[in-house]
Amino acid sequence: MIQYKDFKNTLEEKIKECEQVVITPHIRIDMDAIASSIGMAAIGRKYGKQSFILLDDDPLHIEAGARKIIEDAKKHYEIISLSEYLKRKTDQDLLVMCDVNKKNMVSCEKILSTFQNIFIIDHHSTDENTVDTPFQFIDKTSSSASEIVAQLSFVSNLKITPKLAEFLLAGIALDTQRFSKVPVDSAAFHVVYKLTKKGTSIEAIEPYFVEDYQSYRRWNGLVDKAEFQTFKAAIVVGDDKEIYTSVEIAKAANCLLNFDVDASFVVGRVANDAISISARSKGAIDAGTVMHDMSTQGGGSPILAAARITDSTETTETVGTKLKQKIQPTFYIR
Ligand SMILES: [Mn+2]
Repeated sequence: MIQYKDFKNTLEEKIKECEQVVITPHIRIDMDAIASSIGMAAIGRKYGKQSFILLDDDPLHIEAGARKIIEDAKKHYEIISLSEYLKRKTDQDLLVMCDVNKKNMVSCEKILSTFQNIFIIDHHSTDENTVDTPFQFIDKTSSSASEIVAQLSFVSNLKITPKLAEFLLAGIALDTQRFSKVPVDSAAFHVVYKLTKKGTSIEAIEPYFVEDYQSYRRWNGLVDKAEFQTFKAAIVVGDDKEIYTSVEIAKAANCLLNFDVDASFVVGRVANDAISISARSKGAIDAGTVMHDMSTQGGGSPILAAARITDSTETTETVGTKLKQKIQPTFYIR
């Protein structure tokens, strides 16, 4: 459990000492990460500090709801790339990680050591990649980072605008599968109630989920096409005439990794002249190397990688065949 009064006091002190407040959500941003980051930016500003959010995700890879929040938030909050930030960086900036505690999950991993103080506001478990800092405000019993930031806003007497309340509510809704995963006696319900008193409502956040439902059906369609015969890899080859978003392809790959496989690969057309592959691995095979071998525009980490193929002679079927040929030897040598 986080002691919010102490948390607020520590944060307040460090914000007052710092030059600027830099907020980083996790990569592959979602509604909880962006909403909690926006709330944190509002808190930074309350203390008169320049506060901005680092965002380096490929717009195509941002889920619909988070994209809506970002578009809306841009009018009132500064959302900048890492390279833009580096031009404005000072030695006294305070870094706040929202909805994330691991160094390999933020876009500013390479410059983490340059910050004197780093705050973590998160509800995920920690591991050896967790950033080493005394300011870890991590509560796994919280529904979401948005819930934690909302609590912090209440004790900080932040003036919560209806829009900010709406974003935070959407963040909580995402991580609780629209409130279905919240224990009835949970503090989260109390936070939800208090947010609705700030000029938003459960109905107001509906639009953040609508598009996702249609997309859900599309990526589930991809999951249905999975073939599992290739050793322990699940492979999907989408219909060449169907155009998917990169997010849908990634979601299908994520979903398939939940099954008893070592890796999942989803091939789908993302534009008339581009095919995309999304690869996920539990570590036994190096997804990054496979993706690198598939395309000059391919690569990533051993567990999470992607490739883009822009050769117009290729179809999803030809790419799928090449991918299977590439993967089979990888599994033989194990
Ligand atoms: Mn979250």
